[in-house]
Amino acid sequence: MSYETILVETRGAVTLITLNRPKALNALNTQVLADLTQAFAAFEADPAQRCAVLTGSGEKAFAAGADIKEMADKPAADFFLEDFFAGWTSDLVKKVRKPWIAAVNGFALGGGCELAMMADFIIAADTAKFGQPEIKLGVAPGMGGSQRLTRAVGKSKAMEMCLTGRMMDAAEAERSGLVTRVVPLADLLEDALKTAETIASMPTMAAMINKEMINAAYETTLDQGLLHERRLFQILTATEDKVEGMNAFVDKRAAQWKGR
Ligand code: CO8
Repeated sequence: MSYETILVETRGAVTLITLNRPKALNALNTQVLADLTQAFAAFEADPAQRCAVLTGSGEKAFAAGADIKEMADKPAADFFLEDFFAGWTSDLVKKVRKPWIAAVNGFALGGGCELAMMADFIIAADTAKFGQPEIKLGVAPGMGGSQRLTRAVGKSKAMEMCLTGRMMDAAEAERSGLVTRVVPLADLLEDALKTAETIASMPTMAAMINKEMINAAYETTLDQGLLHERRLFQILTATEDKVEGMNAFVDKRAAQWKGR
């Protein structure tokens, strides 16, 4: 399968997806959404693929935002009638049950920051810069920035970033809990792929359920979340991999996962 705006390759059980509009700093247009939606659907459907990494081509940007040139002359009614940006959250996030990582290699601004925050976690290059500068264009975040950034870094920082449009560097992003760690740019891809390989080597259903449990923490009360966690844990005890994992521990041998 070939795509217009992204590159997709598989490395063992890991799918690497690269945003590939370097001349536009990987700005996210309608074609990128269509390509990403298709690539993530293919990843999700392939039982041999167990973790994905999303990164940007070039050294400068992960993605410098939604494509301003595509939006500049678009009438307001079209934004509303097309429910512009809805596909980014409904298709990209909700339909992908397998884990995926954003490897942020430079600017992650506006929609680029929002796309990175849709990932299960972010690994940042030391050159990464995060921001929600939409206010400088007379608008506001439209792909989850006001919600996910606030949950990730708290109200004070999210509010300041959205109201001033200032960028956060990688060190501040790590301090604030936006990213799991910062690595030198030259090591970013290797680090992200290695992490993805580790995740891909885990029992598939347990990985999917760990992801589902943690995501539920955003949506539910503590009591409901704890009940949901317990029920999902109990479901995992019915898997062949649970029997294998526990027996392998007792027998002091490596587990042979079946993925079910
Ligand atoms: N969209 C389209 N093209 C872009 C974008 C973008 N977001 N960002 C950069 N580009 C293009 C530039 O136009 C330029 O193209 P060209 O060479 O043809 O002029 C090329 O990429 C290189 O960019 P620069 O020359 O500007 O590179 P610099 O190194 O000077 O600056 C910056 C890098 C600081 C990243 C700068 O490009 C910049 O500020 N970009 C825009 C960042 C931004 O504002 N992002 C938010 C966009 S809006 C959004 O994501 C959500 C909107 C929600 C709206 C809701 C409506 C319903």
